[in-house]
Amino acid sequence: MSLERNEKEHTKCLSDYVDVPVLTYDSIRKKVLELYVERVQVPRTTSFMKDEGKRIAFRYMVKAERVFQYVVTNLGKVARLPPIDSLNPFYAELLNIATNGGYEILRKQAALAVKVIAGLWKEYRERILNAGESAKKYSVEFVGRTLSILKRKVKNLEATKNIAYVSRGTPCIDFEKPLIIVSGMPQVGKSTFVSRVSSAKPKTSPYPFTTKNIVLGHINLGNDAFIQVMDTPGILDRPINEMNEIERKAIAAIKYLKAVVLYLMDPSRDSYYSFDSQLVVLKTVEMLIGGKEKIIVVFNKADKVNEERLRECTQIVNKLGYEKVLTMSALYGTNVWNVIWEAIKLYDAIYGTNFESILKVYSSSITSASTSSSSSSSSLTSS
Ligand SMILES: Nc1nc2c(ncn2[C@@H]2O[C@H](COP(=O)(O)OP(=O)(O)OP(=O)(O)O)[C@@H](O)[C@H]2O)c(=O)[nH]1
Ligand SMILES: [Mg+2]
Repeated sequence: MSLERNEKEHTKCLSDYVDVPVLTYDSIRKKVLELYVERVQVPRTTSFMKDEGKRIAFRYMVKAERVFQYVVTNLGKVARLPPIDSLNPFYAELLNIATNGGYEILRKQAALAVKVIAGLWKEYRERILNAGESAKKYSVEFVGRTLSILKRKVKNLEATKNIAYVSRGTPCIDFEKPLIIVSGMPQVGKSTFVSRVSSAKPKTSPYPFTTKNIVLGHINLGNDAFIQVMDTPGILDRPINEMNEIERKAIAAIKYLKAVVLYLMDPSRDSYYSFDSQLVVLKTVEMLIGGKEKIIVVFNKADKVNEERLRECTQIVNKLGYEKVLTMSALYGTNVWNVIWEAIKLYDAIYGTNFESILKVYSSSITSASTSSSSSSSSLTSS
């Protein structure tokens, strides 16, 4: 395993790497104008006292220099954003989604603009200082040209807002701890499940796309051990290239994270989306992961489905190659810990880890949790 890959695997927070100010051309222009009109104190040395031309030149050099420093400092932060392919691919994809694929271009345009403005300043600094009483002309010219470079060369500065938002809003993932991704169509009960078993309490409601972002919860097993459970937005039964920004965040998690995926389905007859649509999305998830091995199909809402319907739906899913289908009611807490248990067993089998042994230590509380009803999540402490 290369060093670079190792580093990627230890990445925890996107905000450790991506720290950018929120900038727009207008906000920079406004600040530049403010800086430019601020008073400049000219030193009271003899040469300045005697020479009016020098005093004027110095004043306008300082005004322009302030503008230069401000623009280059802020634009420099954009230019120094890490290259997209140096980031964990999941984080990279979230940034791509947020910037409509414009992250790399923005970074490069900012770097180029910094270079051009720095060159321009070198030239203008001398020119202003040597211009005596005409210094103002060159000083103003420098500011004008700087703003013009900014406008022409950095097309999508507004994207810094989305980059900052994603950077601050993306949960920190511990790439060395087990991760269970909860996926499925909208309204199958993903958030209800995640809030039932983990520390995260995402909003739940009877409307699709209640969850719009990735949410990470923890199941704390004590002694620094924990399981990560990720709530994801719902995915619709349509081609990936037609998916909206919200769905694409779920796709990014499923596609790029080292995890097992719980595919939640609602087998009830009045499910928000038909069972057939949910099967189509299951295929999409399979395709993203490149197989069935990491997927566990879970029928949720068992409380409102009769035995016959459960059997019928189980057979359909069995025929697709999923021998085992789990059943639970996230709303009432029935079987939820069994689902976590099975997910960890699968995680161990795939990644050669032994987190099940840690879980075993807590097995008594998990067992009692799975048999109790609404208070089931309290048996495990949540971080
Ligand atoms: N009867 C029953 N209802 C459930 C169960 N789990 C969730 N629900 C209900 O189903 C609705 C949707 O639940 P959510 O947890 O918000 O579903 P989601 O999959 O996160 O939905 P999106 O965020 O839109 O993708 C809510 O009204 C829940 O109360 C369950 O086990 N049984
Ligand atoms: Mg949700």
